[in-house]
Amino acid sequence: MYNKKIETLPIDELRKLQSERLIKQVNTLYKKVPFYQKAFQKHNIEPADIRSIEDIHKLPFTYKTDLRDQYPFGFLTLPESDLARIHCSSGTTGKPTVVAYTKNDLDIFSEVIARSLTAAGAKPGMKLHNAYGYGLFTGGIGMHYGAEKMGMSVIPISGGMTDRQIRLLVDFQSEVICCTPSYAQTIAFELKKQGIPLSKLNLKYAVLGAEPWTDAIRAEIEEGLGVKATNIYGLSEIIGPGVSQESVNEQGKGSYIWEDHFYPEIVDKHTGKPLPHGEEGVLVFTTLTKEAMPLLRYYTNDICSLYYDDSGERTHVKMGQIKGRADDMLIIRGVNLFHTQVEEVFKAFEELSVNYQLEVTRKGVMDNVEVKVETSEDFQKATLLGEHYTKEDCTTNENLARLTKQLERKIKNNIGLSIKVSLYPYGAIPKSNGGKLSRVLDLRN
Ligand code: ADP
Ligand code: K
Repeated sequence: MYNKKIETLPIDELRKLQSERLIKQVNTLYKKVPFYQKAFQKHNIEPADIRSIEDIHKLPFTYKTDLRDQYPFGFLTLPESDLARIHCSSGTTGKPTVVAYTKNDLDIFSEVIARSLTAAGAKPGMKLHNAYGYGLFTGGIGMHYGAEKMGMSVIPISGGMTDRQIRLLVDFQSEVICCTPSYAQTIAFELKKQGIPLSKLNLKYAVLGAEPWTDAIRAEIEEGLGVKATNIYGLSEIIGPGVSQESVNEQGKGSYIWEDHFYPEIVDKHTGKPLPHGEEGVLVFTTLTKEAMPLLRYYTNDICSLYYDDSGERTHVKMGQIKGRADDMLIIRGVNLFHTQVEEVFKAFEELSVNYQLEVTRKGVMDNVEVKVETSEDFQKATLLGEHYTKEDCTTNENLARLTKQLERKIKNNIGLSIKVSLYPYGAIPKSNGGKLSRVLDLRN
């Protein structure tokens, strides 16, 4: 264990620590963040009403839309000049969700990653092949500094260019890899295709997250890469990856939530009422130690259950696999996507109508997104396309071909994902759903 004292702290001591931290957090937020001051007043509560962690359910939820409304820095408890780093996650529309850290927050981020990597089997002196995306997302850089803190050396390769990934895995003999489960499948698939035997690699552990996966995928990756694979879970709003981690000695038995920093609850999707351990509902987190941007009862929309595992090596609560989402967020190759982000891009184009539909499929291990969008009647008239045009016209007609390219480029630039655009004449996208156009067709499962 990286921090045995904390990771095995008896529950009553954990509760005491959580209570102290929550009370302090609530008082700071009431004083420093107008959003929370108003929310407390609206719910008729005062900081003094929170006397222990048991009172947490009295507090209001915080939603992703609240972060959007306070964009970019409305949730800060301190001046921007006190920040040490700023990351982003996908917002529900054109604006990203901003998350900010002080130096101390970054230390905590590294601490929980160090605990997580250690629980996954990694040891000081090992090499971490870090194929999480570097950049604005929390995954790459977050794992990086946590691994350095625990004494690993890091290969900051980031995602993509699979041939190069394989070459460096062979040449550097890294023991640990971290990436999304689907990218681990891609690497395993390539190894097999190129006929590279596992004896050429030195991988022992894979730390996988950022998207849902199953035990069947685990089995495939363990065989294909010769590793023991464990789950890492997290979200930018709470800190990034490392909110919870599965132990390599307790595979399939849930992921430990580092609850001295992140206090979890499960609530009913319809009523918002807290649910007992073992029951499935929406996961909600309160950050207990964050300085720059602490959040109270952040509604993740992730569906899962919580439980204590008396046979586990650690005392912290565990979460089961994520069973789905309570909202319509899609996760494409580890990247969050809301259909409203695509809608936001379309809004700027007079050539388009308001009708569009995202279709998600999986070919092999790769997620693919195609968006169908109807052109406007005015555009069809102005370009003499008339009421109908065919799929072939989309490549042969200059106006349609140019528009398609423009849209694909704009989506890539604004959202960061490659999405294929298909144009349809006004009214031509097939409707299901009693004549209503579903915005998203997820055909992956
Ligand atoms: P990250 O880069 O760590 O995935 P984001 O904030 O971009 O952080 O995305 C967070 C969301 O990704 C979570 O709310 C959840 O829906 C999904 N996610 C992250 N890790 C996992 C995991 N291990 N299993 C299932 N879903 C996950
Ligand atoms: K994600």
